[in-house]
Amino acid sequence: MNLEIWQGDITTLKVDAIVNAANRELRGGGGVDGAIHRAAGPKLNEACRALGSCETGEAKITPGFNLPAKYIIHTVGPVYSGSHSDPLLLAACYRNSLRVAKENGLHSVAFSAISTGVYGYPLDAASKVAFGEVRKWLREHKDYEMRVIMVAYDARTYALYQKLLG
Ligand code: AR6
Repeated sequence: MNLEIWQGDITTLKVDAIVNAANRELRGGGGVDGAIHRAAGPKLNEACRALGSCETGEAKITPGFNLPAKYIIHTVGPVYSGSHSDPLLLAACYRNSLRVAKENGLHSVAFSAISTGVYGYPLDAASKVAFGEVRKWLREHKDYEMRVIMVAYDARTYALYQKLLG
């Protein structure tokens, strides 16, 4: 299967799209969102303003501007609350990001670990949802060439991803 893991800063990856863990206002912020906005440059903020907002679980695309990646797919993960909707919304982030990537003819997508920072989703549970949904999507779209890279920023996340990759 076309699923890989990688440890490091997602803003350095030369892929068709990197997936940002954004907020609903698409205003930029801390964490990976802040790193992406800094690396992409001020034009990203303008492009996000033009898009308006983004619902939790949805995904929207902008150019990558100064990034090595051609595009940025902005998705909004759930703020972890322990409710049954958390995994459904998180899964929707991965599914909708891949849908947007395919609609734009993209063939390589790198995901940050959505919701696992500021939004407080326990890493273990979030990673299972992430790998499950990505694998399901790849199975359902076997006829489409898509390379998915799950990006772990720290060693703990990477170790977990290694286990999930098997
Ligand atoms: N490259 C890859 N992964 C990173 C990087 C990086 N440069 N920096 C952090 N991470 P978070 P969320 C990892 O908090 O929980 C923002 O303020 C980090 O280790 O960025 O979805 C937004 O504007 C963590 O595992 O996203 C929203 O308001 C993962 O990225 C809010 O935070 C996600 O952590 C979204 O919170």
